[in-house]
Amino acid sequence: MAIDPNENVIRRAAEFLQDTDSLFVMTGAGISAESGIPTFRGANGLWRKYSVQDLATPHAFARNPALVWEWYRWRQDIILRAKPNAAHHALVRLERRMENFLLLTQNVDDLHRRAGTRNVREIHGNIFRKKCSRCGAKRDSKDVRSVKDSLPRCTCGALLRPDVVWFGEIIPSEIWNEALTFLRTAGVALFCGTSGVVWPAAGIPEIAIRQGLKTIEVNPEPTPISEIVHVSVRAKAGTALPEILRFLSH
Ligand code: BV8
Ligand code: ZN
Repeated sequence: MAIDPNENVIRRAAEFLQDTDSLFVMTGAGISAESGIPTFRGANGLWRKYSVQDLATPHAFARNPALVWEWYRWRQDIILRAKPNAAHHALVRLERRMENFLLLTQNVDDLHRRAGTRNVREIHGNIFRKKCSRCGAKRDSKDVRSVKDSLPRCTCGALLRPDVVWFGEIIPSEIWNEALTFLRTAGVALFCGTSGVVWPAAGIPEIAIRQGLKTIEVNPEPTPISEIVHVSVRAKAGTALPEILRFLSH
């Protein structure tokens, strides 16, 4: 029977993972798509007529904090009703097989942690954490049900904002440095569910390739890195990751 083209790449991806004990994983919105969480650039887009670049900015929050909070609370509600999917669970099983494992996620939905991944770093923050727009105080609360119509405020009186990295804001340098340090000694890098358009995260695949890591992409669509990774699995993560794990010896 004709080998499913994907079967070959699944097998190759499994071989890379079999041969290493140090795995770097980077995920994007696509890994949460099968949990029912809309991606930023997918067909169903994200929200009404706005794009993420219109709302995920300090300027948007300064100009219309109520609109930005409405958008984040809409996303929080969807995320709270969502569950980690087979892709998140497959990454938990992969972590357990590795000596060294680091998962860098661009997602703010907390699903990797809810699935049980231990070594996850949120390069763009977490939608359930708030921080003060003035004094920087953090509130790690899921009090999504704070008074719906008023805006959450810090004890210092200033507005609280979602503790996420907006466009034009710098990403947490300690997470960035930890990822680059890990890449220096990792054997394989797996890129899953990201369109690879948002920097500086989008620069990581090339760094991994330059460092000589074996690189794998899992994405149903081609992306800017599809041509440069060693293995490109053109499939949904919820299908491909459990498949890859099936090929790994127990
Ligand atoms: C910074 C948190 C400057 C908030 C987000 C260099 C060149 C060009 C531009 C820039 C540059 N440097 C900086 C910029 C500007 C900007 C940028 O990159 N703009 C882009 C649009 C060109 N970058 C920034 O502003 C960054 N900050 O650099 O500041 C600076 C520098 C120094 C000093 C001071 C300032 C900060 C960017 C962070 C923005 N925050 N999110 C929130 O979530 O609300 S971005 C957000 O979109 C995500 O976090 C993610 O990073 C990004 C991309 O989304 P993806 O995760 O990739 O998802 P997407 O929807 O795009 O794609 C989904 C993919 O999944 C698709 O490929 C699809 O095929 C696939 N898929 C679908 N279903 C499945 C699937 N895959 C697998 N299985 C499935 N079932
Ligand atoms: Zn404050």
